[in-house]
Formats: sequence, structure tokens, C-alpha cells
Amino acid sequence: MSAKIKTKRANKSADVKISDPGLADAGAFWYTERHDGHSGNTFKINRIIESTQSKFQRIDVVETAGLGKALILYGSLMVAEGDHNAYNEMLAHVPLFSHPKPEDVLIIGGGDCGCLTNVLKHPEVKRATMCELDKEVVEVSKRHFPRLTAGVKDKRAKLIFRDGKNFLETTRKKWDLILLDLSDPVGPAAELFQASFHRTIYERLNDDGILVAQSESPFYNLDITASMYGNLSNIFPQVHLYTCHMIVYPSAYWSFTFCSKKYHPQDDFDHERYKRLARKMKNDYYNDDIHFGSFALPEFVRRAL
Ligand code: SPD
Repeated sequence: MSAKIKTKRANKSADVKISDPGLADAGAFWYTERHDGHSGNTFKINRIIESTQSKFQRIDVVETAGLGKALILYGSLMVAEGDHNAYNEMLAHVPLFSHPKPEDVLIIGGGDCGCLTNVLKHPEVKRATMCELDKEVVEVSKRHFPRLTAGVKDKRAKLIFRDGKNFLETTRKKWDLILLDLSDPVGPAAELFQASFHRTIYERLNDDGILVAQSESPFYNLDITASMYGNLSNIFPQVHLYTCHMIVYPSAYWSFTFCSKKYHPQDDFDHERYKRLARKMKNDYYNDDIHFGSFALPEFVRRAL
């Protein structure tokens, strides 16, 4: 027998909010991050909590009206309390559950520490090193985002403050996973999106190592997403693009490039380990269905790769 679908009760008093076209809020402070010169992401801001200029960039922490506190670097929103942690969880858990023994993890960038904190939800990880250029981003994040930065206190975490490219070019160490938790390819970060850096990473991965690189919005930056995919396909035997919904980033649709010397992100997904850890991890976005579904790509993205 099929379940009866409840009909909605007609309600004379309008309890459904009609969206405000903006006029009633003309005096409010709205922050718009523009992209491609024709559109933008807009957030209503209640107040600016802290603004500072580090050696490398402007750093703002604001209280948004709808998404809690947000961290903005060089005018680009990086993370908000209300974004459901989609970006950080997808960057960390997809490769961690695809590798059978992820003991040594390196994060390049990642100053808000959200990726680090998610990496450390995995008991298999013995050491998580984060190499971030701008120490000030970590300090500001520790003051305002306790949930994101919780991992910093973990004994397995090691923080290094220096240029990620220089760090990898001068070390002889190798890792199981390297995660590129980068801001956009502008300023000093631009070099970390290039093939020469990806080749250095290949050398610094163990024989069964995995790299995941954030690869921008397939809507607004399809050229970047596709050229990174092409470059990485010339370096790694396995390259797979996956995506997530990230409300605070341009187009709310974000991509990651999974590159591997050996393991496949779906064929080698560790179901047993996921079942054991899933509940304890208290994720907001990532789960096993999302892991598999995130590799499904729209036709315009497939065509470009
Ligand atoms: N336009 C913002 C894109 C930022 C992508 N990476 C964010 C890193 C935050 N840890």
C-alpha cells in the first residue's frame, strides 16, 4: 500500500516569508564578493569583528546576518560557521577513506585549520603537518573559530609557518596524503596551482600516495579546473574530479582534483572503517553516499576535462 501524502493546510495568515527584494534593507551593510565582472556573492553583515593586515594580506572576521561568523582573506570569503563545513570535510575525508593506511598527512595552506581538524578525526593518522604561509590567519582563526581550530591542540598536529613550495622543494620526507587547502590562484598562492609544483608533490608522495587539490569553481573558473585536471593527468596515473556544494564560494559549486599513484576513490573506499568512524566524526556534510556521488559530474564539466 502506498503511503498517503499529507496535503498542506491552507493558512490564511501568511506564515511563509516572502523574500525581501532588498528595498527594506537599503541602509544595511552588505558585502559582495564579485566574480568575472558580472555577478557576485552577497552577504548581509551585522558587524565587523576584527580587521587586520598581516605581512601577506588583509584579514577580516565578520558576523554575517545568516551564516554566523566568516573569515575573509584579501576580500575573498574562505569559511563561515554556517557553511556546513562542506569544503573542509570533502577535502579531508574523500582521500582519507580512499587510502588503506593514511598515517602521514601534509596540508599545504589551510590557515583556518578546518581541514587539519577534519584530518585528525581519523585515528589512523599518526602525524598531520600543516604548512601555512601566514601565521596571522591561524592566530585570528584560533580567536574566532574554536570548532574549526580544535585540531591544533591535538598532539599529532604540527604547524609550520613558511612557503609551501619552498618547504616541499627542500625536504626529503614523503607523505601518504598531501592536501592543497589553498586560497584562490592569486598572489603568492598562484604558483601552487602550477604543474611544476604538482610534479614536486608527486615526488614527495609515497608510492601509494594521494594528492587532493582544491580546483576552484567549475562554473566560474572552468578553465582553471580543466587545465589543472589536464596538467595533473600528465603527472598521476589516476585523476578524478569531485565536487561539493559550498554556499559561501562563487556559484556555491566547488571542485577538488583527486590524484593518486595507486588507489581509486570509489573502488578502494574503506566501507568498514567508514562504518566504524562515521558517527563519532560528527560530520555535517560528508557521508558515504556523498563520497560516491561527488564524482558524478555535469555534462559541461565532463566535456571540458
Ligand atoms: N574564493 C574562495 C576559495 C577558497 C578556497 N579555499 C579556501 C581555503 C580555506 N581553508
